[in-house]
Amino acid sequence: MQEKLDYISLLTQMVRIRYFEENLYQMYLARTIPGMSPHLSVGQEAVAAGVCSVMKRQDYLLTTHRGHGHLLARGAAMDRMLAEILGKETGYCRGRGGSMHIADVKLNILGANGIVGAGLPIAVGAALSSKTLGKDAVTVCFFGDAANNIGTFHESLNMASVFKLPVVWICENNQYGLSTDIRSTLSCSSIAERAASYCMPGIQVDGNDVLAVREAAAGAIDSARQGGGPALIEALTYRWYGHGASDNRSYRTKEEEASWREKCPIERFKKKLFDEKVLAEPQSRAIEEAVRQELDAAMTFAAESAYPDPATVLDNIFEARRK
Ligand SMILES: Cc1ncc(C[n+]2csc(CCOP(=O)(O)OP(=O)(O)O)c2C)c(N)n1
Ligand SMILES: [Mg+2]
Repeated sequence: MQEKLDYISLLTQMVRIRYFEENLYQMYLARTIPGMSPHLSVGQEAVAAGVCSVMKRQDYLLTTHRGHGHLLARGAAMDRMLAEILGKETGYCRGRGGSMHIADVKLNILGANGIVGAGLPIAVGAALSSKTLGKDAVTVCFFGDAANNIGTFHESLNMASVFKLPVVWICENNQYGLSTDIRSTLSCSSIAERAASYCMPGIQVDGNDVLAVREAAAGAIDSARQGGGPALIEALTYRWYGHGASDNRSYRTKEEEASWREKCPIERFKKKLFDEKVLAEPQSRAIEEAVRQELDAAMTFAAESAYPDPATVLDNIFEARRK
């Protein structure tokens, strides 16, 4: 029974991420999103859902410019996320952060981050504080394949290993850093292999298989919680859309895109649940309908929310404070 509930919850989280981001894409096309085009993780939902499903309330999360899925799976509310993306006062950061900088300390979400590789040293700090204070909290840090060529990746993995910190590194290898194919920038055959340089386990997993991701994450998170130190998980996946919603994806072939769409993490998981009779069509449709309603309510909330008062524009700006 518990297993069935877990499966339904994993599916629901993936559907929430898919609907939320497909809706953002439509909003982008309708030009109703201010600022840069959003970075969508459609196709990568199993990584977010699988990893976050085995985190505990007290655990910390760091994510990237492509973080909507991680935030939703970690418990962020759709309405406040959408309000943030639209720059509204009711958003998680009072409309100041936008899509790439959503944080909520109450949920232990220490932030998405627009700077590639910037979450890793913050994760080291969070994990070092947990260890020093004797807190039962594991820090989970998501980053992309391109971030593994940034200096902070190497510095952070080394320091986490030296201090045996409770941190789990999740590299979402979606094959590309912007338009650069990761295979052309990797000196070894996998990102997981790099963990050996820092004497921690490196695990490569099918990132479109939500149960495989969950199993790998559960092992690494449990071990970190029990003092076993850090681990690196490389989840192989693919983003269906471009780097940002405006990217025309001219650097990859239609055949490659089609082959990954066939590995849709949601359809794959649904098929398994249908085959094992854990789920039937009406229940699947009910999940989708409930998510649709959640999204509609979030759209209304965000649209009806006010923009921040212009008089508060200098709030939280260090220069303004000093005067
Ligand atoms: C330090 C830094 N360098 C470059 C950029 C520009 N940039 C933004 S996203 C990105 C690619 C990131 O690729 P990856 O880490 O694989 O994540 P993905 O976008 O695939 O999720 C780059 C180069 C940046 N934001 N920060
Ligand atoms: Mg990438």
